[in-house]
Amino acid sequence: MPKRVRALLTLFVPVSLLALAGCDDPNTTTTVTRAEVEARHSPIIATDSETVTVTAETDTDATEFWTFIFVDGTLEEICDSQTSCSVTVGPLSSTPPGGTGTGRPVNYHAIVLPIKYDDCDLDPCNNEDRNTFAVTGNNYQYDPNSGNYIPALDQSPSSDAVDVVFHMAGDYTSGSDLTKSFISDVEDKIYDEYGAQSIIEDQMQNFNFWVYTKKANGDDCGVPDSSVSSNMAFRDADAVLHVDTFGDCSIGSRFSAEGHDTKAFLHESGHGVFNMADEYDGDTSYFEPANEPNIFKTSSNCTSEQTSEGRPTSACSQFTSRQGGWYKIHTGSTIMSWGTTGQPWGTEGVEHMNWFFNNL
Ligand SMILES: [Ca+2]
Ligand SMILES: [Ca+2]
Ligand SMILES: [Ca+2]
Ligand SMILES: [Ca+2]
Repeated sequence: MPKRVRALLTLFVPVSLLALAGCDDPNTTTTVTRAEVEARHSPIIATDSETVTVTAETDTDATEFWTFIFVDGTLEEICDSQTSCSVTVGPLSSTPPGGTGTGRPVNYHAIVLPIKYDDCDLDPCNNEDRNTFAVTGNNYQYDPNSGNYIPALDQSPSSDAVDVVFHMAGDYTSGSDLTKSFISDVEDKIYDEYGAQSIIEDQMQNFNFWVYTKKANGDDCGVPDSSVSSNMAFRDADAVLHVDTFGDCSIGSRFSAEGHDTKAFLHESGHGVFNMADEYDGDTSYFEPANEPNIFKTSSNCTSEQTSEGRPTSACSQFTSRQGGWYKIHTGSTIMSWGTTGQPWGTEGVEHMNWFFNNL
C-alpha cells in the first residue's frame, strides 16, 4: 500500500469505514448475512525485546471485504478479502504511559468490513474483536497492578467471563522469574488445547486468561501462592503447570497439569473449570453434577434423562461398581474418561458444556 494511502487511512478510518461500505457495483448481487472476525496474538505475553504477530481470522459470506488490524492504537495492516490476515509489529515498549515502572497492557483490534454488497442483514455491517495482552520487561516484570498478575488474553468483562489463571510450578527453573518456556506452554494451552476443542473454541471470547507472577507448588493438585486469593478474587480457576510428568488432579477450581501436551490439562479443566465428574472406573471421587450431569448416581437418573431427551434408555449402563455404582451413556474415550486433545465430550458431556456456557 502506498504510504500516502496508509497515512490517510490512519487518520480517517473511523469515519471512512462506513462511507466505504456498500459501494455500488453492478457486477455483484450479494447479500451479506455473516461477518465475524476473531483476532489472536503471539507470543501470548511479550517481552519488550520480542516482536508480536497479530492474526485476524474472518468468517463472512461477503465475497469482498477488508480486514483492518490495529495494534496499540495504530493501523498496522489492511487485507483485501483474505480469510486470514496477519501483521508482525514491535518489539513494543514496556514503558507505561506514566513513564514509571515496567510493563503495560497493550490493546489490539481487528475489524472486518464487507464491501461491494447489495444488501446486508447485519447492523452495523461490520464486526470487530478487541483484545488486551501484556508487554513486559525482559524477565517478565509487570508493574501496572500490584496484584502480581499479567493479562495474557483479556477480552471480556470478568463478571461475564471465565477467568483462568496460569501458575508456574517451581520445576520450570531455579530462578525467581517467569520463564519463556512457561509462557510458551500457556500459549499452547490456550490456542492449541482449548482452541482444538470446538465447543471451547466457539466460546473463546468468553474466557480471559491471566498469568500469576508468583510461583506455585505443582504437587497436591497444584497449590498457587496464597496471595492469589486476595489479589485475584475475581478469578474462576487456577491452573498450575509443571514440567515433570506425574499424576494430576483437581480440588475445587484449582488443578495441575503438565505444561507439555498430555491428557491432564483438558481432563482437569473438565473438573476445575467446567465441574464435570470422572467417566472412568478407577480410584476417584464420583459425584453427579447438579446441572446436565455427565454421569448418574442411579440407573433411574440416567434412564429418565434419556427419556426426557428422546434417547433410548438402553444406552444407560453401570460403568463402575465403586461408591455404590455409577451410570453413564458415553462409549469409547472421552475428555472425562481420558482427556487427549481432540477427544469427544460425549453426548451428556456436550449437554453439560452447553449448559455451562449458556449460564455464564
Ligand atoms: Ca477476542
Ligand atoms: Ca469471571
Ligand atoms: Ca500428569
Ligand atoms: Ca443431559
